[in-house]
Amino acid sequence: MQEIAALNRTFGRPAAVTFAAHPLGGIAAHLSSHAGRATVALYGGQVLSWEPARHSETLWISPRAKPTADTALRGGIPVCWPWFAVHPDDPSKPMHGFVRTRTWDVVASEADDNAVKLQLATRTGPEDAALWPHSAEVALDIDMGRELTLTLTTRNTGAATLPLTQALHSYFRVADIERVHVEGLHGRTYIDKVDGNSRKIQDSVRLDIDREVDRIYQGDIARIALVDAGLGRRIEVASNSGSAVVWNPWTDRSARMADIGPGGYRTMLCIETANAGDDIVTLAPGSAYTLRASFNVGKLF
Ligand code: TA6
Repeated sequence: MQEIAALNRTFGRPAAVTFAAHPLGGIAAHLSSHAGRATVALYGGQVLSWEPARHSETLWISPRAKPTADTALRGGIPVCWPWFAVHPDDPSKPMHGFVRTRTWDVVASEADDNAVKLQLATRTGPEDAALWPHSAEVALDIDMGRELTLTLTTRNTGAATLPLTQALHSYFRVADIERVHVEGLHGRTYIDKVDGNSRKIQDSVRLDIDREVDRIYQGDIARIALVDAGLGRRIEVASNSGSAVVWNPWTDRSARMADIGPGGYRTMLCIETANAGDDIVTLAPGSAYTLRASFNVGKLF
């Protein structure tokens, strides 16, 4: 486990990158530049906060978030890897894979006038064989300029081809879920997880969130916008992925979850950059795949 002092000596950058104990446990990297501020927990390799200059916090984190050995922090941008949601063959395996509950290593940092960059990494080893019979190295690059860009690169270091599903499971903070809509999905096919995984077509330009929503949209969805009338802002998610997930647990489901908190669903919406559903990446030995998501915030008026 890397220590705070050593992290600051090796990867600290004056006024741009510092490492400190985080109130939720573990160590966090604090990134700062004239473009904004971000906090990244090494536990889970999870961005917890991003405040671009001239905007308020963009990410939602539950007041009940707390890390335990097998629970991810509820909020920010958890990394779901190497499978998304329930394991396809064995539901007893951890939901969303196993790297959101481990501490990642810091391997690089960089800062200039325009951007601050941090690279985290983890790898699978023999100790993970019972969960996942493959070997891979994973790098998460966090690049905070005017936009926040996350790239998640998986390299297959094993001898067999591996299947990969994954997500950058971003939780966005909204003023009031009933004054929010999503654009960019019109005409897309989706798997409706709250209706027996039935396949449907998004037949409206706007997706309003007025009930539990848990959908995997299929196809190259280059840009999705979260329009938040309450906060007067539009968050655009640009990606190279072959699927995207929209999730809000609404009343009943969030009441059954320990860490959303009363009314928590009203102030969050997940728009996730994913390879999920039919979109399964196949990685030959030695090859690599990069999933990329960029977030951009603008004022509505
Ligand atoms: O991405 C949506 C989803 O897969 C939902 O089905 C919901 O369960 C959510 O992720 C959160 O999963 P978690 O394991 O963090 O409780």
